[in-house]
Amino acid sequence: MANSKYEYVRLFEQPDNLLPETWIVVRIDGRGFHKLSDKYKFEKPNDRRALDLMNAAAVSVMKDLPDLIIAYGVSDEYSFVFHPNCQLFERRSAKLVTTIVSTFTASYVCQWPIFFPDKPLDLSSLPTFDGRAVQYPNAKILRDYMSWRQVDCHINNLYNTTFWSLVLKGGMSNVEAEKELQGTVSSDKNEILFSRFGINYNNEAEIYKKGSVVYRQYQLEDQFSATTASLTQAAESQPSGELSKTQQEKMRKLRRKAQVVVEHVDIIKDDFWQRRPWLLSGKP
Ligand code: DGT
Ligand code: MG
Ligand code: MG
Ligand code: MG
Ligand code: MG
Repeated sequence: MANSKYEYVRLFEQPDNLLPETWIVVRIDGRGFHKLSDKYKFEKPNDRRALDLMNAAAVSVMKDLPDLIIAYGVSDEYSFVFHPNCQLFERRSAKLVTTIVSTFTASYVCQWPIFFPDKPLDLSSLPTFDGRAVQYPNAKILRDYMSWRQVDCHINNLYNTTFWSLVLKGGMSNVEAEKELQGTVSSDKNEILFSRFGINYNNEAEIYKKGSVVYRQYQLEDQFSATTASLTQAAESQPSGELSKTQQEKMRKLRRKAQVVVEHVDIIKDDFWQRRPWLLSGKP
């Protein structure tokens, strides 16, 4: 095709490829969900249906993008993790972020009526999400990132559970409850919950205390199949960027076949990662 005189405008497009061999986390977050959760009367402090809908949308994203290794969600946010060996969209940041945000949002909106059949979406208050990509140079820092989100989940949930108990069960105003909790540490909040409301925080639902982890579960036979073994070898013998297109496609196929699971478990301790070695190795 002959170049038109307008072709030069291409020069204004800047590359935004992320660094090679780094972990990429795309974190999305609900826009104005404080207002949205009021508008659709989400239960306080946790609305199980809203969280299940977030998880359903995250599963859609994981299924749509086999390059994703794991995702972690809490409240109105989700972090999606690509392995250092990921070559999707030549690791272009905008492509990765916008694909995840739009796939997540489309799935969230489309599945809304399944989770909230009694609350039709209002065109003037549609759920939307923003997103960003951050790179982490090694597995330790990636795990610290995941731990940071899960600790945040715990701290916020303990606070919110205590706050809303004081308001909804204890008859305090929001301002009074906030004052009551000022300067308290975890053990104080546990004590308030137990002594005033008979709530043992340890018995609260795991989904609220730990958030949600979404990843691919492999059957053992599958995990150690000949294909996987040869891929593993190929991946070890060369930098990930040099995995052939065929090898990358095989990897995707294996990942597509795997079952995507949602669990509410500790991802801070080593145990979770040691039992699922394919997550950090990125093979398959
Ligand atoms: P942003 O992210 O800057 O656009 O603003 P927001 O309003 O989305 O704030 P953010 O993301 O810091 O906090 C999430 C809000 O979503 C927070 O106000 C509580 C609300 N939210 C999330 N999950 C639930 C839930 O299960 N129940 C209720 N009642 N509210 C929730
Ligand atoms: Mg935000
Ligand atoms: Mg938000
Ligand atoms: Mg948020
Ligand atoms: Mg196009």
